[in-house]
Amino acid sequence: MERFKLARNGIMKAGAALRQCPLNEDEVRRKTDHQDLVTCWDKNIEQMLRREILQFFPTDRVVGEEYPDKPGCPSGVIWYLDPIDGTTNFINQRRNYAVSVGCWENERPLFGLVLDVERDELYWAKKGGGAWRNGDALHVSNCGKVSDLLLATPCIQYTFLEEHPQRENMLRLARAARAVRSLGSVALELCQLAAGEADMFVTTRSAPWDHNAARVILEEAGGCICTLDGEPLPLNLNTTVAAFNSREMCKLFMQGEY
Ligand code: 2AM
Ligand code: CA
Repeated sequence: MERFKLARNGIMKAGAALRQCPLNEDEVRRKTDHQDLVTCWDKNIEQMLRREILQFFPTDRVVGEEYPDKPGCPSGVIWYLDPIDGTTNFINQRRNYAVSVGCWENERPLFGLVLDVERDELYWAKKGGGAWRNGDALHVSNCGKVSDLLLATPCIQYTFLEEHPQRENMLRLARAARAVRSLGSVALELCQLAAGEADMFVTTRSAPWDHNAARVILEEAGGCICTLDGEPLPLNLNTTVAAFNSREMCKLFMQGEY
């Protein structure tokens, strides 16, 4: 089976399982602290996706949030899996969470899929083929003025309350912008940017499985993405992320003059 088709079948199967799974309190665990939670479903869904991928493509490398990577596989194809992006939303709201599946070959994107599980909306893009939400083509907004800008950020504590080199810049930007929104899912917020429903995205913490599927969708929708310092986004490291509807907005942010 073709990789994209396998990914689409797998992500839809994962979504169907998550929509009807029970979630009891004793299935929620702390990973590091009370703000970093995981459920049995994060693990089950990642295992299911891994099994399906490796059954058809046993030499592909799979990087997921819940299970360690086995580095050094010979193939140049790497999958990035987040079985539940927005785990806190999954636990507390039972909405606003996603399954994220990205596939890259030799550091070049092949495709990305992000399923907004409860809305049953599939964001997807193949390299060079445009960005889509179900059957509708997506494009970033044309917002060019900071005072009209809607800024998305997935974790308000990290972005505005913790010390980091861009904190002052972020605070000035938040005051100058029209509004700040926080959904609590890196993948879904990058897809909002791709769909023109937000104009800029920032986070001080993101992992490869959080953003490597959605970044393909965003770039195919006409957006751009880098670190908060304006460096190219690394593929395999935890990183800060800044994403924009245009190069001009990126330049404005890096200059920090609002
Ligand atoms: P998760 O739900 O898969 O953990 C808001 O919390 C967003 O930031 C979610 O997309 C969440 O992913 C991600 N996130 C939370 N803590 C993180 C961390 N320490 N490093 C990277 N991403 C994180
Ligand atoms: Ca996750």
